[in-house]
Amino acid sequence: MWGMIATWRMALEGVTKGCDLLKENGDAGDAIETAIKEVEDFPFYKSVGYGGLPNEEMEVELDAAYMDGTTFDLGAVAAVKDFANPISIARRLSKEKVNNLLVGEGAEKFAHKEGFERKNMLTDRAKIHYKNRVKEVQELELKPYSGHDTVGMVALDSNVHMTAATSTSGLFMKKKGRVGDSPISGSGFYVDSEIGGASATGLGEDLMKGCISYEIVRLMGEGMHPQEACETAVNKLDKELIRRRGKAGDLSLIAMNNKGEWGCATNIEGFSFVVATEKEAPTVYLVTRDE
Ligand code: SD4
Repeated sequence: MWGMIATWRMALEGVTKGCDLLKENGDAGDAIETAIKEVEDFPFYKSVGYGGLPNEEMEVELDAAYMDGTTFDLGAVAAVKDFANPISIARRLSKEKVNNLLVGEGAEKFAHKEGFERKNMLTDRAKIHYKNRVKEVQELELKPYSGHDTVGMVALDSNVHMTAATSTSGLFMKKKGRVGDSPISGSGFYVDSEIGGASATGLGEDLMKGCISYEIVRLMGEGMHPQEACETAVNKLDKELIRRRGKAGDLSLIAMNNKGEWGCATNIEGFSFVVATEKEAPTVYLVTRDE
């Protein structure tokens, strides 16, 4: 069995490309990198790669991560600027023995040395969004931050090799240097080929409080179906955040186990995600919070 699951409708074309590899007995690492690059390269997605919305200083700072569920190779970059495909830098870092998570200038130095493509990731469209937001914040006294959609994926190949990966520009108008859950193992993603993998999208500051991707994999390891594991972990963190802090940020999770069974859960009104397996062509689903 092979399969892929990914957050948000924007992942459809990428998942389709990734599945073309998996169908031909391709590797889960290559499939997930191909799929995420497709999303990073598309200029009209406002939250990932090229065209991503900037921080409060009008700079596009990107976070990405890659994990191999068999070897536990793990690589991530955070707050990296001016490189076309942060996912590929993260995957390259996963092959290093140490220095697996690099931020800002250090990540850029590494990427430059390794010959990754440099690119100005701030598009004219993103600049217009930024300027309109600054105006709204000044005139309407709105909070500067607004929602953002990370692409997070889990892939399974026919050799029962699993991978997980994420890529995001983080929160629109975030502070320079702010890092969310997406490049943090256990929070934005986690995968173990002997069990399954999970990935998150939503408010990084809250997702990190539950190490929620790890928690879902742990629950699957105890025998839960991915659907039950996602619902259990999301409901628990949502309730705990409300109990302790009065409210919970957006939490949306996807998961797949090493048999290709999958699940998802969210505490928001409309969360879309994409699934493809040997038995199911790439399909977009929409779910809503449990009442
Ligand atoms: C972050 N989790 O940087 C990301 C943003 C996101 O849907 O996924 N929003 O906090």
